[in-house]
Amino acid sequence: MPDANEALIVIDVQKDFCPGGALAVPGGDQIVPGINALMAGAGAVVLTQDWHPSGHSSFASSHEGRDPYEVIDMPYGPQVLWPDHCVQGRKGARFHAGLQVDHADMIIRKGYNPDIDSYSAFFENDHETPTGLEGYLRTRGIDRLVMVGLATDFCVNYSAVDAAGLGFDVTVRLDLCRGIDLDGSLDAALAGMRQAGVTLA
Ligand code: VGL
Ligand code: ZN
Repeated sequence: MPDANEALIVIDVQKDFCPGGALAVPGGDQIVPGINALMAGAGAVVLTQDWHPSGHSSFASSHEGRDPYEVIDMPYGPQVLWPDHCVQGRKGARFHAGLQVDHADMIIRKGYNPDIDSYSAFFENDHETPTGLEGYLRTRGIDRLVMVGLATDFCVNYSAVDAAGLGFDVTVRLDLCRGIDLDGSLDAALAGMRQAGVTLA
């Protein structure tokens, strides 16, 4: 029996984060069949979609003389600069073609604010501006979350840590996540999630 108090949160399983995409995560497409199987039996399913306007401030191409993967200081803190990815309405922003999106109750988009990135499904990178997902889950009576998707060390990590901080019981299924691993970011993310009380499974 699906559990009505538990939601499966599927983070950013989009073409640009899969092999061949603009910001490909190694093995990003391998997790799709397992996620489909989990969605089929879940009580509630939320998909997140990275959804940037062209010229977004997280793109290296928006900063004269900067290259992808450099880190710059933004008013809200350090920001990794990325290749252009998940641009609103473009092919790369679509979900992976094999993802069974019909299972989703809710699709939440993030990163649409031109001046702030949003790794987390709950808050933009200022750690302040809410996306509305917390209210959606709480009004449905959901207090336990299982998270899967891309990338382990960025959007999954930020979403899991924020959710734990908001008081949700959070499990990250590492077998159904894949990471980018920039300069040890994967180990740092795993330690940070454990520290925040997230269960890593
Ligand atoms: C992500 C970098 C930039 C992610 C999104 O989904 O982890 N990473 N935008
Ligand atoms: Zn992004």
